[in-house]
Amino acid sequence: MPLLKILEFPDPRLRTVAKKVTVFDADLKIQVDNMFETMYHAPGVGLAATQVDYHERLIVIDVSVEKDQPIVLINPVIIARTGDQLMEEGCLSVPEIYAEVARAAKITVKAQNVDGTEFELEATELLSVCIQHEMDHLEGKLFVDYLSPLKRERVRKVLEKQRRQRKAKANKKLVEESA
Ligand code: K1U
Ligand code: ZN
Repeated sequence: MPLLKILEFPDPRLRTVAKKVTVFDADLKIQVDNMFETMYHAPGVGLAATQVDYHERLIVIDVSVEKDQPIVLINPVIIARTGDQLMEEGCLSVPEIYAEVARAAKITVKAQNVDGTEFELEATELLSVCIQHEMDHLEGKLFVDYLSPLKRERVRKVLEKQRRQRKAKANKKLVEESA
């Protein structure tokens, strides 16, 4: 199965608002499988379709240590939220940047599975944070949007530098291989 390319901030495609999934077919199952493979490989604990340039309301998550508790949320809606929690977040679309974000502590989410069957899920701690983070992606929102404009500008510069360094390293490798 192919690994999907993860878009990186400030790619404008990350700002797309995803559309509702209406067709639950074999292609959707393939997309889900490819997203799980991409998330486990990264490695990450969640991945929203938006991050792989697929603009439908689809999320995959696995916050378990053994990586054996995959969760698929299609057309997720938060139907209840209580309390507050502050947790450090990361994002595969904003590599190597971590920041604390305030989120609801406990949520109940209603969603569909790959067959279109509706279910409800209660979540706390990392699972709750991860669901809220991934649902933000479906709205074109990133965790860095919660930072001050100054901090966000700093993040953009750090990522720009990371990109330049990656490019220089790849060019050096090419030169060495062709020598
Ligand atoms: O949306 C994403 O890019 C995935 C993101 C999910 C997330 C993590 C932590 C708080 C909120 C949302 C990640 O998976 S970042 C990578 C990460 O946190 C991680 C990677 C390997 C093991 C454990 C955590
Ligand atoms: Zn993210």
